[in-house]
Amino acid sequence: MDDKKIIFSGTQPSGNLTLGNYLGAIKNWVELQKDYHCIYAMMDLHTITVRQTPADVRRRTLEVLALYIACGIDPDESIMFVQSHNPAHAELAWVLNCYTYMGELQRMTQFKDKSARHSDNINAGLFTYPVLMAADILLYQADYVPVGKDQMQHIEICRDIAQRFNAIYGDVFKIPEGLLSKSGAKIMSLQEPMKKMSKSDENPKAYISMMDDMNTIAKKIKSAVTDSEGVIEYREGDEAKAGINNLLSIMSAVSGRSIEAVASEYSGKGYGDFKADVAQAVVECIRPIRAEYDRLINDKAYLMDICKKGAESAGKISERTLKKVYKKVGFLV
Ligand code: ATP
Ligand code: LTN
Repeated sequence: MDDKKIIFSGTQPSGNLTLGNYLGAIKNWVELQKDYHCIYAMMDLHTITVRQTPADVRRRTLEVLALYIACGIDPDESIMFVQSHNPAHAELAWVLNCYTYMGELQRMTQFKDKSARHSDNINAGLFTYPVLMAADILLYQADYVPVGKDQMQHIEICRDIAQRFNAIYGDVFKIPEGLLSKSGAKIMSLQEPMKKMSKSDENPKAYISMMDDMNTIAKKIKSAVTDSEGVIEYREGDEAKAGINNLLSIMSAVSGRSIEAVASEYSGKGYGDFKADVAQAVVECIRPIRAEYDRLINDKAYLMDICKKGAESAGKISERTLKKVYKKVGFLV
């Protein structure tokens, strides 16, 4: 291997990917391909921490892959695979479970949020979700993990687990760093702009799905919640301005201009005009991705072939780490 650094990231096939997933994560992944060895996975083991319909998980796993490629991830350049196709993830996760404390898992915001939302199914997998995520990353000795802001706490615990393990057994794991995209790291709900845009929101008006048709996208942006002040200005942390802040962030991320530049262009203009322009810009950003996606999703054999090759390549890399871990903890290898 050359001295290029390693990137690892993934998304769960738990729903249709949103504009938040694209701007906060995948768009950044595409750019990183130039300078790094990139590995991007479909995290189906994580997905079942919340009850799912099996046929949906199966279908969405390929949809996520098709969308990765449509967004610009090149299968000849980056490794893409399905998490459950490489058993090393579950195997390392078990070992790491024995090096993770209940107390640190109890502090995880995502666990608290998800157990409040699914109070009828607070399962052990939901609790140890961050340990599996740590295994995903550490198996590949990843240097960087590009994620949205909501995942930074999970990267922190991954680093803690790795450092704890290394302190006992020597340098087994590379200590990874989280990587936030410059813009769009936290896209908020269009209906409750203090909450992050989430593909599992029960109100479909709250998110833009990458699968929405162009009219629906425009309508959703035009009906985004704002405020009655009528001033287009970015005010970080001001709750009343959360809706406008979010639309400014979205416009900045899709147009590649700074938030300040966008805000000054629209200062003094009305919300109606601004929303119409944001809608147009988002539609133009998603349209070519959708066209490519529609073509790819019909070629199941091609997608399955990428999964197969990806799992083989991923398995070869992770095998080394898992063997080393097994040896260190005393398993007979
Ligand atoms: P769910 O809402 O079902 O928990 P999710 O969309 O948060 O799912 P993933 O699909 O696993 O979870 O997330 C994939 C990537 O997208 C992660 O890097 C995550 O940080 C990022 N991401 C998710 N939502 C947003 C958002 N609203 N803004 C920016 N980045 C986001
Ligand atoms: N929890 C992540 C998805 C995920 C992930 C990972 C991201 C699972 N394992 C490893 C980066 C690296 C989320 O975005 N919800």
